[in-house]
Amino acid sequence: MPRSVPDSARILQVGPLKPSLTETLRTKYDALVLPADPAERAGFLTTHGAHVTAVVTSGRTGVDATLMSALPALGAVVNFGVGYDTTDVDAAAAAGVGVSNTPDVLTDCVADTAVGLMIDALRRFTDADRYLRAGRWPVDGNYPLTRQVSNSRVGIIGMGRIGGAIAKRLSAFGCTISYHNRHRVADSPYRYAGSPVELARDVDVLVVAAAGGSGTRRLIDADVLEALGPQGYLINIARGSVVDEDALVAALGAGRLAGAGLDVFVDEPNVPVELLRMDNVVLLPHVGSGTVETRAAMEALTLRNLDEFLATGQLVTPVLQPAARV
Ligand code: 8YV
Repeated sequence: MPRSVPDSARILQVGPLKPSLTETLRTKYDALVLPADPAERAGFLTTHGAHVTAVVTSGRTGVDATLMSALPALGAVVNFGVGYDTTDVDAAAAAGVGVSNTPDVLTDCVADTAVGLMIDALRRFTDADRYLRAGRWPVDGNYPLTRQVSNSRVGIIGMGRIGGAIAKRLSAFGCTISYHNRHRVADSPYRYAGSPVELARDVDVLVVAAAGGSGTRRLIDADVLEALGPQGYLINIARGSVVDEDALVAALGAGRLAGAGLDVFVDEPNVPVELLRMDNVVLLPHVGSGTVETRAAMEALTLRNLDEFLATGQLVTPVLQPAARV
């Protein structure tokens, strides 16, 4: 549906963003900021909602259908981050609203994080560090033996850009790579498994690199974890929603899984308290793309999308292009 651009077009920041991006939006774009407080928000939207033509947000917050309907002149949701599962893309499509994300620029760092988590979970470096700092080395002797990373069998759920970069790195470690994906990837050198269970039963480590959202919710369920088995490890750098977190906690607690390395959780920043007590689990506070270089590149790409939308009505890295405006 074509949308008309109001004379008083404004940009709206939704949710917290990198401080330098917030500052740029404020000083160079005179952006409004959506209040976090629900009562304040209603009044704000009544006053400003009709003027907002572009939203800048992140995967952490996004724009749901309710907010979208309060922004009748909205043309684009510019998302900082590759994952956009917090934005209602169906509602956006129905309203002619474009959505962009920041692919490619974060692939290397997120893949590095997956490999780092895998090495840490199998070799237990973080736990060994705790052991040393607690003064246990001179008292209890050598740290127990761990599991080898090189030459292990790795299954990757989601063979997109990030899954591919993880596979490339682990191939250099001599790992045997197989994968499950919605569709088999043409010309992929890796073995395809028709389902997550089929993939999990033949690997030592299962790495989750699939996009979040309704299509992948709890894709890694109790059956997949059972197939991975008591010698298996789960690594997740994608979205907490892709894994049945309760089933994961239960499997780890009962020794039905050897360990896990997790950068993402269902209810961030809250992490199930049971996981905090487990030494065979490495827990990171969603830092996959969190380097100076990558976050700067994500910021630049976010602003390129915003500028392109303001100049031409189109997006540079669209998930969905905006409908033409009148
Ligand atoms: C970001 C991410 O930390 O890109 C993503 O999807 O999960 C991370 O790179 C996040 O989007 C920022 O909110």
